[in-house]
Amino acid sequence: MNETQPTRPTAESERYRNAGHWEGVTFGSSLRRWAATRPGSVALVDGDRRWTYAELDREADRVARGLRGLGLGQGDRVVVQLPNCAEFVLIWFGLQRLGAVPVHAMPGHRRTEISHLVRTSRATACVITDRHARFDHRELLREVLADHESSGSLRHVVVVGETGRHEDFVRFDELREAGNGQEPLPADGGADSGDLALLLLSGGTTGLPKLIPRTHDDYSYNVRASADLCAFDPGTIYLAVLPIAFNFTLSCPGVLGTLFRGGTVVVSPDPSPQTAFALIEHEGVTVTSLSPPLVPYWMDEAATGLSDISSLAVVQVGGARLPDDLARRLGPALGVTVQQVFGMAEGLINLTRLDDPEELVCSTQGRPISPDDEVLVVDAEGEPVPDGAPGELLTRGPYTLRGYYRAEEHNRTAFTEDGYYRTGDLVRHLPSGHLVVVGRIKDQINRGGEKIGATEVEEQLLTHPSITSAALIGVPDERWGERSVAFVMCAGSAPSTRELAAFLRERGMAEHKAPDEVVEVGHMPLTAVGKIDKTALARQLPRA
Ligand code: OOB
Repeated sequence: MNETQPTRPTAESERYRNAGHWEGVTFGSSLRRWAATRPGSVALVDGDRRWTYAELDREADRVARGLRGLGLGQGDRVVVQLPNCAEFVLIWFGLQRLGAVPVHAMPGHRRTEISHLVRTSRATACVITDRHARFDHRELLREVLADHESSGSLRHVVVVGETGRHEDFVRFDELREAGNGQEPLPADGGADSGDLALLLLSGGTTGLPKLIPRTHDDYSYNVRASADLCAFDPGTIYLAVLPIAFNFTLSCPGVLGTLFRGGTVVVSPDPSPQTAFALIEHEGVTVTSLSPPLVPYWMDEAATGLSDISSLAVVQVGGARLPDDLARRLGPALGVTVQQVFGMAEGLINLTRLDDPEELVCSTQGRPISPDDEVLVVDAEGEPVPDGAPGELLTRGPYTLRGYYRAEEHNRTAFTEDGYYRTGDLVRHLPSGHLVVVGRIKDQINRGGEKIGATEVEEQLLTHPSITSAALIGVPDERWGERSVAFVMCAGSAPSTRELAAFLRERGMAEHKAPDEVVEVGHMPLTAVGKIDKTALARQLPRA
């Protein structure tokens, strides 16, 4: 095991290579190849800006040269926090061209999360936008820089847009200009296909969220295997509605799957059906991906009949459990084939197949994309349960991690001895191989696809001057699938939900993690081993 990444047994890697899963290709060299084979096809659309594959390749060179001019190089980690915009793709490939490693932050992340990402990845640079959703990311980075002043490792902030009063930040446009040049760059800065290609953030269960190392080999396979199952081809026009930094949108098959197959990626700046439907009509979009809470809004908009969305053939839904009933209504409402996606940044992706019978599409979360994905469903003792019975999903395979990045202690419990990742998801395994997600044993709340690690929030709650004990639980919610309720014991008066949200915002926590509701309790029920009994707390709430 090396410092950054526990390694797989050599025999296993060998097997994945021999099976043709790992092709020995980096993302930087893939882009070079696409530009050579289909230079004039449109790769990327954002508003009225368009890039062909050849242009995308040249942009990657330019961005890479600009970043190199700042002193960045192969293996450097760079935190990327951008809303949906073409620059995300240009910068992502610019980093790949340099052999540098993008670290994916979500647009809603704040000081706590960004600082944590910078610290854990030892990032040397951050790429941000100037303002988004009425929030100034430059001010956020000022604070993050202050957090890392003593270590001195975070040296550059690149801003898509204006740098404003921050003269030490670099404008992305300037960096591109500085990267103008004729001399050809190596395709991937000399990176090896077994090297780290990107770092994704886990949903988090205990403590702060962990980083997930993905290599060129494993992530490319993830993309190609999903693109094959979804029949992506040069005619595919994919609309990126959810954040591009989200693994689902980027690689299942998403943005990268579209590019691997010669299609066109259209960027939606926001997930509203109004924005998206206009783009679908204008660009002839054929496929997109949604989280469950968006589904009713998209169905309502379709019912108005105001836009022609007849080009749309497939809608993927994933990230959280899609209620069966909604799955049944979605296809007819939008005139599309529905595909359920049950995936995780750690690796394993399950898809319903495009030709699966309707019953499986509407009532299961799909089956693994690779014949070499190994899944086990086990009871509390780790023993396999009979087929069809609920149990925890364990998995191992050609694109599933063997350990979190620099998290040795956590890795000891997050994996079994023989390398299976404990997903914390409760599933039922059907004879067809399809999985039904029936619950969760990990201490996490899934708020419409946004994952909230309970202990991370509880630790923040305990910093409030009047809170003496805190427990965060998820409860069923019509809109989000689940919402978060904080049970708190207080010395003095309990903060209201709104006061607590303001307090947590002040502490630099992403807003979606703030409890949707606060309930004050006189004492915390405890389990036999003295832990807070969350099941007992849940019973105290009126039933929905
Ligand atoms: C996706 O990735 P993450 O890393 O944000 O979250 C993974 C977790 C899973 O372990 C599961 O608890 C939950 O999200 N989940 C679902 C689900 N899809 C994900 N639970 C029920 N039904 C589903 N369809 O969320 C993600 C990554 C790639 C593709 C799609 C989703």
